[in-house]
Amino acid sequence: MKFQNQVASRQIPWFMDREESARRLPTLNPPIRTHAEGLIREGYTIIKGSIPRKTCVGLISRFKKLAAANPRKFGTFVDRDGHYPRIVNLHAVLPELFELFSHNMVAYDVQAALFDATPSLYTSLFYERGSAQPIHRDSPQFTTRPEYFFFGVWIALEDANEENGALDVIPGGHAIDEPDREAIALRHFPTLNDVPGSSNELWDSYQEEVTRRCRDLGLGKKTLCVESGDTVIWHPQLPHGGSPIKNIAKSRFSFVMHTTPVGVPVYHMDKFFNPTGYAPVNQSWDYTRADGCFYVAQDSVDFNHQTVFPVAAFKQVESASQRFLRFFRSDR
Ligand SMILES: O=C(O)CCC(=O)C(=O)O
Repeated sequence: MKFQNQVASRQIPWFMDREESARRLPTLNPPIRTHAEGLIREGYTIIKGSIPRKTCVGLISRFKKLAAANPRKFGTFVDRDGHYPRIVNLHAVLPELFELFSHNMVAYDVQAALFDATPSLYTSLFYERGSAQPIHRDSPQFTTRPEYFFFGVWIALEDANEENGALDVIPGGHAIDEPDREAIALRHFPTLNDVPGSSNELWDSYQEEVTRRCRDLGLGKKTLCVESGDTVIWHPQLPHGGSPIKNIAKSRFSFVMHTTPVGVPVYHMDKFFNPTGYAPVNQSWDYTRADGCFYVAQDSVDFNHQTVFPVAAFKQVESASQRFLRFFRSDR
């Protein structure tokens, strides 16, 4: 199913406008308001115990079964320390992961209130271990129209700490002005029309500029040690990354969802670094509905942004409820 872009007429989300925020925040219900205020002030919010620990344990076990059922796909990617790299859009072959969006009620309501529109799951990243990735903003990779209509919604499936690698954030870094993106692009490419969808040089230059500005303003890193079942939502402009890992042998299962209002198109660096260039606002993805919520119908799963497999190529593993239903139906 397709949607009209529900936020097509806006310039930016209301939570990035000081006056609109002052007007709207008091109208929100107390728990949602607290998280919205935190996200506007600090650039992130933590929703404690938003998913039962038991569900997290069950999802890890389902993941291991799926990996065991598809050894030739998963096995090739195990690193020296015995872990898989990040897996993009695993929810397309492990649909139970979508419950982290659709059953995550406070997180869902916070997104709905801040978007002032129906949230949807666009893409996901599944991590078996901490990413230890440098501080960055996600916005060059998730360039929506209108801009900044997305969130990173991160769920710890195991306790995350300095041992196994937690999430690092720069509180307040989301409020630093956007650098001159065109100027950065023109240092690397002859014209803005030559900017590709993805460029490591551009990515690095932009992120270096953001971290330099944070440093100049005295904004420092904070490590968020959280428990299994906690959800972190970060602002589209929050500088964040993975903390160093003290014990590389330890796992740190987690799931990140990139969410947007339904119908919002997502572009990449060619549009991010050319913010006034042409980028249609009404170019809807195909969505699927589950549990009364929506996700973009992704048709492939990608290991470490290197190897892509079509969804149809995965051998599925039946869940306990599916097994029960099959048994019940065959009994009639
Ligand atoms: O989970 C982590 O370690 C960091 C995640 C992150 O930075 C991202 O997904 O953009």
